[in-house]
Amino acid sequence: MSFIKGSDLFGYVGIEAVLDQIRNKTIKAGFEFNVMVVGQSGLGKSTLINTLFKSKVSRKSCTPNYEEKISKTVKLHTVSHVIEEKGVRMKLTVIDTPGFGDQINNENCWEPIVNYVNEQYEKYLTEELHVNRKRRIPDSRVQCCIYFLPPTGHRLRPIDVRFMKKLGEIVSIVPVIAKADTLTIEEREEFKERIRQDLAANGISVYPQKEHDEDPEERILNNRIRERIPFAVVGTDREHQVNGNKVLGRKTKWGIIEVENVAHCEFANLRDLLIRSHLQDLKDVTHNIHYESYRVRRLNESNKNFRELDLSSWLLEKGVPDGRE
Ligand SMILES: Nc1nc2c(ncn2[C@@H]2O[C@H](COP(=O)(O)OP(=O)(O)OP(=O)(O)O)[C@@H](O)[C@H]2O)c(=O)[nH]1
Ligand SMILES: [Mg+2]
Repeated sequence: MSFIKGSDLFGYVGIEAVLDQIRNKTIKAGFEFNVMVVGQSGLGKSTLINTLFKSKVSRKSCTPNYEEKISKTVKLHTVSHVIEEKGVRMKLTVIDTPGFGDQINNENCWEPIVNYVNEQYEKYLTEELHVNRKRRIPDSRVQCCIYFLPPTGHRLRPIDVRFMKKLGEIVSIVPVIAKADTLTIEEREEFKERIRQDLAANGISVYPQKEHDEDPEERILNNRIRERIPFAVVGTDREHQVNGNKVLGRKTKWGIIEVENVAHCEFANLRDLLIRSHLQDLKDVTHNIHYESYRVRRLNESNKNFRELDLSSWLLEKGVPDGRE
């Protein structure tokens, strides 16, 4: 195959116009982005969802009404906002899950969450397998799972190790240190380092995975993120006056922690990773890696069942008992 550069062409062909075509299509169609929050009860998952919607993500585009008191989440539920910026529409859905850790036996506490993730893959697969497929399949697959770690300052707890191991196999996990305002900056850094060691020692795969880096440029960018993970975040649904400006913040004994100020906590880093720098990659990894493994597993299972069914009916037809009930 020969490679013809622009300078060798006889005239302007206009290949680059495809970029505008892609852009226009995305603008017309809009896109979905689905994020889930998971972790022990009381770590501020529901609060962080509110913070996300009240922060720069949707402040200009809509006026969310989240003044009600946050109560304990008892069942899995979703909150969506259509956010429009410069003509591009994004339907951001955040899936809030009940916290675990209240039961005496937390053995199967991940089941409802793992089931939810798999059910969304199944819905997508069913749509894909229809003879008359929809032009655009509604996408409710979980494209990112924010996993909340308690601000203990020690190491990962066995329950977090087990939970993240299970989840990491089916969805992209972004771990965060919850309620980071309860730790000093030094404590946060030491805790982060220990968590990174524990994640590696336990073979827990968190996003962005090295093996999915597509080129050296992406590797450099992702290495920088891997060095800083897990982000130490603070959530709030309150605004405070700071130097005459209203800011999202939390009152502590040291003063106001400004949630969107990167010198105070890493909420903005998390938001930027999710929305500004890695949104499309999270969607791609979900489709190409996680959904793909689900699809292969499910189709292999159905083929196996189908072959067994086929063999049984053939034996039955021949009047041969197959020895199976
Ligand atoms: N100090 C501090 N407190 C927080 C933070 N985020 C939330 N809280 C408080 O922690 C309590 C629990 O917050 P929720 O958002 O309900 O926690 P949750 O993880 O959704 O809890 P479950 O629904 O039981 O799983 C509330 O009193 C919040 O005000 C934070 O970043 N720092
Ligand atoms: Mg909650």
